[in-house]
Amino acid sequence: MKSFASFLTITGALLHSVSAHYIFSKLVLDNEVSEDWQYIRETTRDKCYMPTKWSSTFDNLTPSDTDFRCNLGSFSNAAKTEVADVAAGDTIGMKLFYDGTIAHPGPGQVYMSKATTGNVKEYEGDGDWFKIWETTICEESGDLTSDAWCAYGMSQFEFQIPENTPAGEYLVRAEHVGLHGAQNNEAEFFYSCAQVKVSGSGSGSPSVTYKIPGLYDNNMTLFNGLNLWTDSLDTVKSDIADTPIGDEVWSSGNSRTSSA
Ligand SMILES: [Cu+2]
Repeated sequence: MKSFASFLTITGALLHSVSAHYIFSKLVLDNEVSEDWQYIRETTRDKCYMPTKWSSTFDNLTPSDTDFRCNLGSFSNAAKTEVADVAAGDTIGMKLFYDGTIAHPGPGQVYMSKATTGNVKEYEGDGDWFKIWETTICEESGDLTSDAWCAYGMSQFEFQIPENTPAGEYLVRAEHVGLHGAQNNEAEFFYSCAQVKVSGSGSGSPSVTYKIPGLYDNNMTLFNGLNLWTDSLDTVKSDIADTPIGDEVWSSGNSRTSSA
């Protein structure tokens, strides 16, 4: 068993080194794809697509840092990033940089946060965040290290701005989490934020809100301890349920989630 375990570890490492990383850089409005970083705040990282992790970090950034909101240094680009007009109820998309596709197994989420100042170009994301979209396991009989996850192979997330979203300016944060290194506290987070102005007459109020950082921590087994090569589907599901990823989305009914 020992050699089998090290084989698995080595395989995981090899898979990691050959797979491309990714980040959301384009907004899709009415099926039109924007320029890179036109509406999405660009990170100042050297390689924009590198993951954020708790150990073996890049740029020392972890999910427990303030810049886990919208990625490293991106607030310094907020003023020059455009604000997209969307209507509550619209379906929009966030698409990956450089025609990338999601090459790691794990869930995808979209969170929103209203600009407390009213002006998203001045908003650091220190207010409340709520989840509007979620995608986890689609193929329960699929391979948990790859295509069991709905997001695996996707090039963009498409999601609805909930119809009851109050008008105003918001950050929209799309995130994918690669869980292939979770057994070593190396879950990988890929995320960025679009700036949007929502119109409409919505008057809803999300029931569950989060702060970032604080959304996730590495006491959560999903990110630190889970092993996709050896854990059962039920274990993966219960580890998901023990994080905000297991929480209901606000205005459900438009997400592709497991039947659990
Ligand atoms: Cu990776």
